[in-house]
Amino acid sequence: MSKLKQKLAEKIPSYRERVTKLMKEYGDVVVDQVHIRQFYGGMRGLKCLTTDISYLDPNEGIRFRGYTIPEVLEKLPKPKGAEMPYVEGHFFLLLTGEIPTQEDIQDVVDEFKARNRVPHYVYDLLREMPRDTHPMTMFSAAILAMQRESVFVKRYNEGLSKMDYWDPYYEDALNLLAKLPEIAAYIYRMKYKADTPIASNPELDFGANFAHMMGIDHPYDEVARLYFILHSDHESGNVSAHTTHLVASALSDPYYALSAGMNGLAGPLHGLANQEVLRWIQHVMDKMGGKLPSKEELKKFVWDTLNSGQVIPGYGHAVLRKTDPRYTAQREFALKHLPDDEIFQLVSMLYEVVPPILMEHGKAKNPWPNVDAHSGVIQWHYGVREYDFYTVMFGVGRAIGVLSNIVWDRAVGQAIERPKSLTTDMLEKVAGIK
Ligand code: CMX
Repeated sequence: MSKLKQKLAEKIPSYRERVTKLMKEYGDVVVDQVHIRQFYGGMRGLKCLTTDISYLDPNEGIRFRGYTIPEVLEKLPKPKGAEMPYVEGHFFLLLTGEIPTQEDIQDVVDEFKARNRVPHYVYDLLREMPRDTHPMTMFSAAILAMQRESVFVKRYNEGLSKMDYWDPYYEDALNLLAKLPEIAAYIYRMKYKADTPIASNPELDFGANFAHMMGIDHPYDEVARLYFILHSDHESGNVSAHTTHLVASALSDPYYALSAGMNGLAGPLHGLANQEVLRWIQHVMDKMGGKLPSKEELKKFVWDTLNSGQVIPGYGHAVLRKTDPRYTAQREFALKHLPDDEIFQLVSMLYEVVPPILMEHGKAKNPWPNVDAHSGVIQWHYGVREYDFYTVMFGVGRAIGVLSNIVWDRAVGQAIERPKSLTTDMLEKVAGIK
C-alpha cells in the first residue's frame, strides 16, 4: 500500500467517530435557517454542506486544509531549483491535511507515474470528434469514456462493504488524476498545434510534464504548478465541486462524477469566465486597433458592457467579498515575470477601473476580481492564446480538489443527496400570501 493511502487509512477512523458523534448526539441542532430568497437565489449562503479540505472565508479567501495560499506556496516542498511547489504535494495536503515531506511527495510522484498510461480508445474518441468541438466537451468526454476502468464499479459488483467504499474511490481518483495532464495537453496539441502531440516525460513532475507536453519552455512549468494548485478547490458549494459531490453521492463512480463536475465548470458564470475575460479583452483591443485604451476609454467599455445587460467577466463572486487571493497570487507572478506584457497592463488597469464602476452600478455584491480575471493573461503571455482551452487547465486543477473531496465523502459515509423541493403555491402559503 502506498504511504499516501496508508496515511489516509490511519486518519479515517477518527473522522468517522467525530461524524458519528455529531450525527447521533447532535443531529437535531439547528445550524441555519432557509429563506424564500434562497429557493430562487441559488441557495446562496445556505449552510448545508461540509468538507474539511478547504474553507472559503468571504474576506480572506480560500484556505486549503487551514493554510492560506501564500502559506501553501511557501510550505509545500518544491522540485529542485523551482519557484512553485509540487502539485503532487498539494494533493497529499488536500487528502491528508498534512504538509508532506520530500519522501511523501516522491511516493505520490511514483504513484502517478505507475498510473499515467492513457487508454488508446481515449485518443480514438478524441480524434473522431469534430475538431471544432469545444475542448471542455472533449475533456469531459475523455473522462467519461474511461468509466469502464473504474475499480469502484468492479469492487462494488463483487460485494464491497460500505466501510471500504473509499478505497476503490481512492484508486479511481489516482488513476484519473495521473492521466489528466496528458489528456489535456493532447487535446491542445491535436486541436490547435497541427495535431502534433508530445509524448509524456516520466522523469518530470505533474506540472513540468504538463508544460513539456504543451511544448512550452520554462517558466511555463512554474505557471502550470501554480495554476493547478490555485484552481484545485474552493470549498464544496461551487458548481463543479457540488456537482461532483452530488453525482458521487448516488455512488456513481469518480469517472461519472468528475465528468459531470467538468460540465458544470464549462459554464460562463463558473470556470468558462477565464475564457470570457480574454474574449472581452480582445474585443477591447480590437476596437482600439490593437493598442491599449486609456483609463477613460476603458471605463466606457466597462459601462457599455454593463449597459448592454452583460456581466464583467472575472469580477464578482457568490461568496468572496474581497479581491480573490488566487487573483493576487497570479498578479504577483505576473509582476515578477511579465511586468511589461500589454495584456497584463490592461488587466491591471481593469483592477483599478472595474471595482468603482461595479460599486456605482450597485448590483454586484462583490466588485472585486476573482481568479478568472487573471488566469488568461499569464497563459496568453506564454503563447497559449487559444482561450477556449483555459477552462480545461482549470479542470485539471479542479480535479485535484473534487476527487479528494469525494474520497472523503465515501470515507465518512456521506449519504445520497436528496433535498426537498416545494411548489410556488406552497411558498406563497408559507409567505402568508395565500
Ligand atoms: N458584472 C455585472 N453584474 C454583476 C457582476 C459582474 N461581474 N457580478 C454580479 N453581478 C450582478 C448579478 O448578475 C446580479 O444581477 P441581477 O440581480 O440582475 O441578477 C447582481 O449583480 C447580484 O449578484 P451577486 O449576488 O453579487 O452575485 P451572484 O452570487 O449571483 O453571482 C457570479 C456570482 C460569480 C456568478 C457573478 O458575480 C458573475 O456573473 N460574475 C462574472 C462571471 C465570473 O467572473 N464568474 C467566475 C466566478 C469564479 C468561478 O466560479 O470560476
